[in-house]
Amino acid sequence: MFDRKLKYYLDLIEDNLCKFLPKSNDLCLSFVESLNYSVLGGGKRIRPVLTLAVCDMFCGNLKIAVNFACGVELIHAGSLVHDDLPCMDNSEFRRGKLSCHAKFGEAVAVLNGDGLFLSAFEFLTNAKNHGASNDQIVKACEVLSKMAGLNGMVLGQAIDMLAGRNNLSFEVVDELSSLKTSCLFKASCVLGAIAAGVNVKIISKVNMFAKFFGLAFQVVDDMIDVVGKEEIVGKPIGADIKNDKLSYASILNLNELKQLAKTYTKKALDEIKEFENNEFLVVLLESMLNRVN
Ligand code: GRG
Repeated sequence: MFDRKLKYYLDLIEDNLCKFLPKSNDLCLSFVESLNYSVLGGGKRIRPVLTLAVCDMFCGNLKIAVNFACGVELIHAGSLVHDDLPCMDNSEFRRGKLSCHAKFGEAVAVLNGDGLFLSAFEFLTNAKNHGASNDQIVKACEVLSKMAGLNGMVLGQAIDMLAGRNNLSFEVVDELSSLKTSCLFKASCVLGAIAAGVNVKIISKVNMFAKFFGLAFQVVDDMIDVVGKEEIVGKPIGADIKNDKLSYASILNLNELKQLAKTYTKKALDEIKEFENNEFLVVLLESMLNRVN
């Protein structure tokens, strides 16, 4: 049941992303190629799956939700392209292949990310052709721009780049992870709830579920950077430590990391336990504890 639903969501996302991306332009072929490379290049799609699953849990309209879901995925894909740039994490590999700038050059990678960030909002407004009200679209744009922007993911990345090891403490890593990772998880889940038209009390529960889901996800991510296998992760292991990054793994040992991931997972589950039809989200959340990439 879980696998069938997951495949259904993944196919829906892939199909919509594929249709949206430009197919060719003789004047800037490598730019168009780079977009298809970085968006269709094998991500787990956890964020857009969350958007669909939350909407589905509340029996909402998946045609609206898939446009919101793909908007979130474009922001995510663009953030990875920019994160890998020489001026940021300077990573040559991503998802088991060359990162975008390593394959297409820096100018293309910068434009790729710029384009994905802006076109994400085109995807959101596209939902008007599938039954979304103006109010739903405005709310979705408001949430996504807040969560991705200057007080959200971008702020998290700025802290990640600039804060330095002398600021290392659990509180700072937790704040950084809330911004850099949980914010986009919040946007993913809340946009699913907006697509389903639920009330603010429910949206606030969904928001907290996403916050803790994102934190658990980041704890496991930091753990994978220490104990993961390069051929499975698709990029060099130990990059956070090598680059002196603020990470949960620079404060906690392996057992403590596992315990923290479980604690955040339990907190996330508590936020959705009262909702009927929550089975898919529960299994998805629990499966993230054991992920290896
Ligand atoms: C949003 C305008 C705008 C700018 C972005 C570069 C940047 C600013 C942010 C980067 C933040 C960042 C790299 C956060 C890490 C989040 C994270 C855990 C990424 C890995 O996500 P997965 O495992 O990736 O879901 P896949 O490859 O599966 O898609």
